[in-house]
Amino acid sequence: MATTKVDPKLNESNIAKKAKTYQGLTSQQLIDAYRIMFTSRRVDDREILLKRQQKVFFQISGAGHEAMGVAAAFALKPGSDWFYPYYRDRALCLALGATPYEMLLGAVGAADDPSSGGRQMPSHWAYKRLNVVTQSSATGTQILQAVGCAEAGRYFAKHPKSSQKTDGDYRQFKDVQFQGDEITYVSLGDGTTSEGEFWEALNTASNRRLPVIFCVQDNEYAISVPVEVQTSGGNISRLVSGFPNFHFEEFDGTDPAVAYAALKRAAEHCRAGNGPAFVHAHVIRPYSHSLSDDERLYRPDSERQADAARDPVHRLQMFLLREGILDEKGINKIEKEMEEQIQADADRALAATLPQPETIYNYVYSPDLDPTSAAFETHPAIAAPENATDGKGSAAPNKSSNKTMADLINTTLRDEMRRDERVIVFGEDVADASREEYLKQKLIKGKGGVFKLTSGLQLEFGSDRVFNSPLAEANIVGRATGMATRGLKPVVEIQFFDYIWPAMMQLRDELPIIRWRSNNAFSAPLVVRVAIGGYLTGGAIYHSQCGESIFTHTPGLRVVFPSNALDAAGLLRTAIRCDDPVLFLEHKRLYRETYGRAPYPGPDYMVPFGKAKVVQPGTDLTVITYGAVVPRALQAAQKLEREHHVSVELIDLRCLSPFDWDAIAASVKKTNRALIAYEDSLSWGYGAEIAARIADQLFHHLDAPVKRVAATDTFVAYQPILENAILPQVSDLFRAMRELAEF
Ligand SMILES: Cc1ncc(C[n+]2csc(CCOP(=O)(O)OP(=O)(O)O)c2C)c(N)n1
Ligand SMILES: [Mg+2]
Repeated sequence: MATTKVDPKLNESNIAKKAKTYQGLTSQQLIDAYRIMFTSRRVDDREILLKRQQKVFFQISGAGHEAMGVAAAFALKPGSDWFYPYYRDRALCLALGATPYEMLLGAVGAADDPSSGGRQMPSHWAYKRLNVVTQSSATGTQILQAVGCAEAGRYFAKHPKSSQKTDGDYRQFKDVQFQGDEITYVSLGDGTTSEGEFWEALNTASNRRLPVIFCVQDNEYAISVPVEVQTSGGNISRLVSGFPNFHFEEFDGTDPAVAYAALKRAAEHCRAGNGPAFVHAHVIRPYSHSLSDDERLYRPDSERQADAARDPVHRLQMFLLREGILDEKGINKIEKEMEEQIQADADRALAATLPQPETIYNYVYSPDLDPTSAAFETHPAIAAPENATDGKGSAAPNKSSNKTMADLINTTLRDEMRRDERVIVFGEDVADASREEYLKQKLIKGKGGVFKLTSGLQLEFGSDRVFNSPLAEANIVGRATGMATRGLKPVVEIQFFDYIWPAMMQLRDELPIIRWRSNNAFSAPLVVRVAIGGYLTGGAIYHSQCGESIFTHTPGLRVVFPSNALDAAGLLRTAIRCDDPVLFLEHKRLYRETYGRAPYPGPDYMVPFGKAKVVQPGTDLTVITYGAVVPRALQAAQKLEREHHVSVELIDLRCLSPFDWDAIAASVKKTNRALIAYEDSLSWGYGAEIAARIADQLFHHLDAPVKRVAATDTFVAYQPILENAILPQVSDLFRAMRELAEF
């Protein structure tokens, strides 16, 4: 494979042999820098040509940013530090060891493109061997992940045993590498500093003194929007200067020696454990935003010419000549070699094998560990009771079933944290007390979650493993994603489903797609626990929402929604041990309900994903439901049996993605009638998909239309009269079942 890395044989005769260094860079390093920067520019040019020839489909260049790339690679430790670059970082990736051929494979979308196997646009770098982590097109999402990456490195350094491979769960498939003094580099453009996640990341890196270099490559434009519109006062360095523990640098990023010296100082600060660094480089963008943009529409020639005068490739060439480091012959030799190399690489890349259509489903989920398999099916250590009834048609507690769902979730977290030192818990209010000394002095009991689900975990496992996050949901999920990419198993909490939306970019565009978009090079298996649902009497709009179908509509995410304590324990354990990201939905109303309590099932009890439970067998109609509607549907079904002798088969899905189609089909084939009942608002909800599948695949088995019972198409109101009218009640379920039976 061709490489742009240091060539020791290079032109010794052309090098003016001086011991002199330039801001710490030797003559040889400057020659290497020129080779890489020139190559970077020429790969861009080649891609642009190929795009015009319609042989590649998208182009975005690193032009103008090349000096920053080589400076960062030279100042940091390739292969041991971690890199979250952005699309302008072509020169960085080349300097770290990626090849032009690999980049051109990305441009054509070849099967062997190491970044994504043809799934992502070119310039979305991912090189596992170089610790260059997969990135998306969403500007700014990489920043919180980089913070999580740095946190993981620190955690493994403090808990080295946790990095060991262990068979039998996700750890078997996750190599952990870390260095005690490692740095995480993350880069972004000036426009991207306007994203909230940027500020969330700075805040946490500052507060935790994390070894992260934030590198803002300021080319003064975000597509057509100039920097003074993005950034109050037009200079991001001024705005961030108050963050504690940071080392700050602001400089001309078109000069590799200046950039190198600044990045070296930044790296020293980070490696010494003093905290993060903020590196603000003024660069240029000579080639428009991308090939889909024409900057002449919004930038006059005068401005573009002023930029061109600072072109880093040209500037370095002039510098090498002026300093006598290379003569014209030396320059020409490098350029000719690289031109020929890129030509040959382009020819090879154009002939490379393309990905086959049948591979599209590869790596949506882990290919190594299947959480729907029998490996995740274990029996409770103590026999679980059947759902008992009080003989009057309502679900009643079994006297021996004394653990609530809240109890068993807490116990499962405790068990798994004892078993697996990679499990860490964070979120809003999840710690017993952030001011640890109060706990140590036994002045307080500790909180452990607004619903007390994480109570006592910090006391047992310490503040390294259980801690409060800032009040920022993207911060929670973004950091957790970075940690999981490195091999930790964060089990994070979103306090209320109603407040999950700030994390939506991370939950939709990042976490579930990391494996697929990197063609299995990276993955981020973690658990997001979320308190969800209504029936709270006073929960109102912002403490009662459902919305699970938004997430079941996201490939790559497992979505679980237990209705009772035993399932919650078994499914949570599967969620923690499996190799996929899991959204674990916990119904607040069920946390301490008498329905569905169970004895502790032991530290290894697991329920596989995608396996429904027949809560009650029946012959006349099938009710498919989950969550807090399960006990309500059971009550309605029992009343229907008593009063009308209708036998209802009640199915609790337990897991919404994947869901148990076989159980639904078997039941509907038997009863020929189907009702889907769910707590979310009716339209576009989870039931729509199930109803469509039944209509599509079981049409000939149906004796009646497929029915749905759900909430009204409103949000949930505060006043209980309104809440009752909005959420599906036992009476609504009873009526719908009776009508369906009578159809
Ligand atoms: C979250 C998000 N919003 C919008 C876009 C579309 N977009 C792609 S690049 C870009 C401008 C980025 O500007 P800047 O951060 O300054 O980086 P530059 O391209 O100038 O290097 C925009 C708006 C996106 N990719 N992601
Ligand atoms: Mg910009």
